[in-house]
Order: sequence, then structure tokens, then C-alpha cells
Amino acid sequence: MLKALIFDVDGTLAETEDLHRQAFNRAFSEMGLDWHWSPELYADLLTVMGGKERLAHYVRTEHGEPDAGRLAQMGEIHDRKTALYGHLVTRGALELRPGIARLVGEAKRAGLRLAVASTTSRPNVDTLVAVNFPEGSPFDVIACGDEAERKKPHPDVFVLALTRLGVRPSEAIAFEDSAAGIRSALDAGLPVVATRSRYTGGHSLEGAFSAVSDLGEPEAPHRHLAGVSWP
Ligand code: XBP
Ligand code: MG
Repeated sequence: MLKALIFDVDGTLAETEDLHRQAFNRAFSEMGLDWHWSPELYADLLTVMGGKERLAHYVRTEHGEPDAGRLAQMGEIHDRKTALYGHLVTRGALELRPGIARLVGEAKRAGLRLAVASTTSRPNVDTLVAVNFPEGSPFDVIACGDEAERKKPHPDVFVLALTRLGVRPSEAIAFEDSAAGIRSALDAGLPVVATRSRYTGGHSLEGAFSAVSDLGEPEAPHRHLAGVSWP
């Protein structure tokens, strides 16, 4: 019997990744670094799950093995990026993908429990949920970021969500946008509904029992922020 739905965040609940990219670039600029992640480069870097791990991969491949000073700077960059990303989300730069609000509401009314299982950092989840569910979070469980010992495609974060929900994999469905996320959910024993996002258009959806363009009826045209303005 179905008891819970488990949602990935970035790319599934909302099209967040380009805001992460812009926030990284802003943080680089603020710290006097001439690094710039184009959408094309970021699409490649997204094969590395986790912003901290993604940044470390970029530094190692483009700028050599980081010394202690660089490692400290990388931590500052990611912290600043998270703050800048939160600023953009708080200003309404993100909206839920089509159908998410409807599905979440219907699931709650049907008595299902809801969880988040994400690689992203907790502040990013909290801000996205607070802005887009102003009447209160619909999620009974949030498993994210460094709570998982190993990041996606390892199953750890989905296993953590299942444990916290107190349900078996056969009693839940996972929603994911990326190949790594699908792998993570499958290896946790979960059936997966896949919905590609802007940055995962070329990803394999192998293993998902269903793949949809998005989760809902056509809604009002996306409200695009005219241009981001930094704090
Ligand atoms: C996607 C990720 C995250 C975000 C950036 O997470 O890999 O790392 O890109 O967020 P998911 P952080 O698809 O599992 O939601 O910088 O906080 O990691
Ligand atoms: Mg994702």
C-alpha cells in the first residue's frame, strides 16, 4: 500500500540549478576570483553531486590540488554561495515546477506522508519550502545535504528519508530529475517517476517506471525574474 512520496529538490521541486550557478559566479566575483561557470560548463560539473564536491572537482581539474588556504577559501565560497542563493529564492526567483503544488496537496489530502531527499544543503531546502509553501511545510521528513554519508548516486539520502518516514521502499514512490538521483532512489529500493529538468535534458532515465515532461497541467507561463539583483 502506498504510504509516502519522496521528492528530490533541485530540478524536481523547482528549476533551481541555474540559480545555484549564478550564485556560485557571484561568490567567485565577490572573492576576486576570475572564475566563471557558463551554463555549458555547469551542465558538465553537475555530474558531480553536491555543491562543495562540485567546487572541489572544478578547482582540482582547473587549478590544481588545493592547498590549505585554497581549501579554506572553498568553504567560504560555498557558504557565500548558499547565502546568495537564499537571497534569490527569498526574493521569489524560484517557483515550483508545474504540478508539484497540486500533487503535494492531493497527496496530503489522501493521507500520504511526504519527504524530501536531496543532495542540496538544508538552508536551501528550508528557504525554497518557506517561500513556496507559505501556509506551512507539507513535508513530514527532510533528508538532505551532509546528513547522507555518501551523496547521490549513492542511496544514502533516500534510505535516510525512508528510515525517518518509517516506511518500506515498496510503500513509497520517489520523484527525481537526474540520472544520479534515479540511481540513488533505485538503489534504495524505490520505484521512481522521472521528470527531466533544464540541466538534465540529456540524462538517461533508465530504471524509472515512468518518465514525464513535468508533473502537472500547463500552468500560467513561468514568472521569470527580469534579472537578479544581488544584496
Ligand atoms: C542537486 C545537487 C546540489 C545542488 C547545489 O541536489 O547536486 O548539490 O546542485 O546545492 P538534488 P549545494 O538534485 O539532490 O536536490 O551547493 O547546497 O550542494
Ligand atoms: Mg535533482
